[in-house]
Amino acid sequence: MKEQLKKIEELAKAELAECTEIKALDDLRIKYLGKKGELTAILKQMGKLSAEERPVVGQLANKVRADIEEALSEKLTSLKASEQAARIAAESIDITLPGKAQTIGKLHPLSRVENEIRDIFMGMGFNIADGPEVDDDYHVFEALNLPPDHPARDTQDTFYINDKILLRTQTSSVQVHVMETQKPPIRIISPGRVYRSDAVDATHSPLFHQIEGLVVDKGIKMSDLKGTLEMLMKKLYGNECRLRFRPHHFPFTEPSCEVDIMCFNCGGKGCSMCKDEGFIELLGAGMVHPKVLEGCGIDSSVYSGFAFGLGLERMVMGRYSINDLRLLYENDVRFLEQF
Ligand code: 2NL
Repeated sequence: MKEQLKKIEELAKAELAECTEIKALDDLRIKYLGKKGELTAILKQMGKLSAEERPVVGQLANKVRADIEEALSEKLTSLKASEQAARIAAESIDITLPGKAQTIGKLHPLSRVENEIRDIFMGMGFNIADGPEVDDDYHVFEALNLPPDHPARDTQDTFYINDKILLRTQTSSVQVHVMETQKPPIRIISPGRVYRSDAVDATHSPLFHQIEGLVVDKGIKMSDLKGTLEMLMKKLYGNECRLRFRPHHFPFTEPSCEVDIMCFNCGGKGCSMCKDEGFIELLGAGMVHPKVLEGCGIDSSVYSGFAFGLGLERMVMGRYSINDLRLLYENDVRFLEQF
């Protein structure tokens, strides 16, 4: 029996030496030390031994069990260590490799300038008004005192859905909705997409962006319009910028004007950028026509107002010296990245 015990210890140690996986260690433990294991099988035969032999063999059996247990735990430690070493080797990263650059998107120049203009007006107490891009003929034209034979109403120039429904050609339609539903004082700007049936070239596009503004209150004067626009342009282009107000005509304002800015390039002397004008046209404006106020249910003997409309594309092109409108819509990242 002693020989058998020694043999078991030898076999167990030999098998352990061959073992390379932690999972297999458990099987070995069961095979040698488990309830149905080889050592237990021998211990079950102890009854057959004489009283003198029993303690000797018992002691040996205990020693064999302890030895095998110790060998198992040593093996477990060493397998764990080599497994961890292998994992560290596999998972290690080369911190000297160059990183992957994260390309972060940014706002389109049209959105940037629009946001800037929104902020400036919000700072002056204006609200932002939103409205439909598809509207009826009344809100886009009629309410704005645009006569039926006005060129803007020509089917050649405007996208009609049917006789009465069309894509808005300016965001004044939004302001008409506001005047119809809100009482003065009104101080709003209405930024948004507008549509014209134009062929695409360096300065035209069937879709462009406009920001209109409207103030209606008691005692609103042309000087309020001038002060508001001067403030806008100084915030946008710097304190040194100079505006020029020229008389003009719009059916929806009376009196009307066009507003130019002194050329940034030549300071008014005349150059290629301003086509020798010394000034660059920025926007149209005026005092809201009494017929427009009355049509919206506002008493023009009590209230007066000013309004203006500016093209966002034109502002962006002036701001960043972009000479072709199409560049703003092509979304070529190599172009957009510059701003
Ligand atoms: C331009 C410049 C302009 C307005 C828009 C307006 C809006 C209402 C009433 C009166 Cl609700 N006017 N907007 C005023 C003057 C100019 O746009 O060049 N338009 C053709």
